Amino acid sequence: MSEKTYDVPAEWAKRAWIDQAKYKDMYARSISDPNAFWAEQAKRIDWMHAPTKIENVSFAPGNISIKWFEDGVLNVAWNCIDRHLHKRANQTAIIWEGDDPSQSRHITYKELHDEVCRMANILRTRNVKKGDRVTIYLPMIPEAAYAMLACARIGAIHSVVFAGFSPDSLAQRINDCQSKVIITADEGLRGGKKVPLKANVDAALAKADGVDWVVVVKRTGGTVEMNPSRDLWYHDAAKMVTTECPAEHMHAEDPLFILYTSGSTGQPKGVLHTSGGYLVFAAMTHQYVFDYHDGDIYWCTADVGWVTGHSYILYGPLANGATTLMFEGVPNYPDNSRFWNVIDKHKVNIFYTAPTAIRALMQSGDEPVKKTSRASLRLLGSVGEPINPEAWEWYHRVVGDDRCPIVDTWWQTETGGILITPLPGATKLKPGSATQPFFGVVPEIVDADGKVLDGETSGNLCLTRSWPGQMRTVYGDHARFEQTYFSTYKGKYFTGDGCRRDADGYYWITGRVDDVINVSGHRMGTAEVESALVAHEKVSEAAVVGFPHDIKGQGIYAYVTLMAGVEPTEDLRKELVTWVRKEIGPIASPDQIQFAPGLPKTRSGKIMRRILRKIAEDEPGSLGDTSTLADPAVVDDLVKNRQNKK
Ligand code: 6R9
Repeated sequence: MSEKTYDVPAEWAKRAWIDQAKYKDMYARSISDPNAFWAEQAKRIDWMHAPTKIENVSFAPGNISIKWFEDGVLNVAWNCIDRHLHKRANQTAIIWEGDDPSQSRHITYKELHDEVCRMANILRTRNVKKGDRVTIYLPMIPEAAYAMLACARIGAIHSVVFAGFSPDSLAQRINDCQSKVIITADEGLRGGKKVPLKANVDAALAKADGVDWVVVVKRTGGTVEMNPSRDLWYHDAAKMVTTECPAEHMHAEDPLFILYTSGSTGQPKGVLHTSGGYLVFAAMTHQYVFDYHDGDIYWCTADVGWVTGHSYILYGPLANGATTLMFEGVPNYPDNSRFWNVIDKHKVNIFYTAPTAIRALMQSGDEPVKKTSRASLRLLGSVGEPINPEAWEWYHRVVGDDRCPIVDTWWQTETGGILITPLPGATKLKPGSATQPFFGVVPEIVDADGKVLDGETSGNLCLTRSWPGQMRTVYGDHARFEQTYFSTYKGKYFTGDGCRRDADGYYWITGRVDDVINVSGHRMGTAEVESALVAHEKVSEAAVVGFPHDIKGQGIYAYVTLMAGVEPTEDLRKELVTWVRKEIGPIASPDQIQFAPGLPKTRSGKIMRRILRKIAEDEPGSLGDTSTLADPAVVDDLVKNRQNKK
């Protein structure tokens, strides 16, 4: 752990929304009188009926219920667009930067209004109503923003599925929330390569029922099949509708979106977020964590298929009337200077990315960064996984020219917004630490038995209080919501993360303590990869664990037992990697596959993952007690045949 600290630069303490004294004062008030604190914060958005009831939350076993601002009435899209029009009609809302560096566009708030209304009217004319689910499977093009905001405008619940997911994964998500409509594109474009989105939707719909309409945006102009009774071109439909569409009156607790995320067991969960609390929290964290001021150009490099794209490309920034940059491409196309060239081209002031991107770019040295100016940059951010101090220092020194503070923001799909983070005008930085809790957030570190640990310590990270951006339920399965997050430690929310608190009260997230692995900042349930592997006809059993990976943070290590009589060959290894990519998507590709005649199991048949993790980490010396195994000899074979030895 790095012991270096970085003080708040004097000019930051002066100009930032929050300095140290203000952080202390506001944090204390957020804890001592949450109702007054959040009633005040609710005023940052416009309500059709202002809330009078603020927090109504129970974390009690058997009665998990989370409500914020419950008698308030609002429309999220109206807050992100219409309320800005009198002042910002001609201000750029979205800067779109294409995969091809010669393509970019500026979309003003007025244009955003018109396009969102068009999309909303297309949905309305297809009979989409308040509460209906719409699946969005789009690349990073402006229409993704229009589609999400159009749903919000008419009260439909969007479920964005990352465009890298396979037809099977898409079908599963369409089925789970019973979407009536899919919005997609002919093809996506990333790093010069085409992604067959419409063809994927066609394949998914062979396995999903109940979809009446597929709206297809033309992105590349590639050939696609159109089913005339189901599919319509967006550009044709858009000609038939007007640019006016009234915003639905929504209750604060009406659902805004579902976003599927991986957990330690079973299929991905539909994380449900609602309208009022989510928007207040996304807007507030965007303003304070990134110290957003009018006129700033802000860029978050995430994809709208992940929660970071929802809260910090779209909802938070637009609620604040910001200019937000949306990037279709990848960090290394056409070359490794792409991020920095985009920053110079659009004079980006605030840049928010993931440690995996930083580590990958760091590998090609300082030159691709240093040959760009980056003079516009003021603040850097990190999200998605722990950032190792070496990558932090490089980001600070080389990208930020020792001038820009870094906000290392810890949060989750479930939390809706940032919970543990520095505030750039208030918090001394320590490379690798997410530092301090945001307003209203009370972290607690507990041991395996749930005993609360005080002072300098490490253990499992829980949160004892609710905050307005918290997820409300698992879509269609409230029992699973309670089971997953509130049953390990009664009366508190369990994050699934391990955490250390140092002598200064700083928090250091150490990574997942459950069977979730974090590959390039993407959450992957080991159970999902295992079930994809065992679906292959030659596989009898599979166990998947994470292992340290220089760029991805964690890689996927799969132990595979083959059916009797099947030869373990190199070709089969490749076939299994391709199989998993096809079943789930490229982000789930195993980095290592080890053929294992047997897996270490207890006498009751439970796979001992602890042992498999140690072998994958190449630490056979610390396997611990193997005497409870049904057949301890399998371990020797596994150690001997480990892939990718140090
Ligand atoms: C926003 C997002 C959540 C998991 C989370 C944790 C890891 C995210 C982090 C971090 C250390 C940070 N994580 N930010 N770990 N430091 N700054 O990433 O949501 O995709 O749901 O992942 O990511 O393990 O539990 P999500």
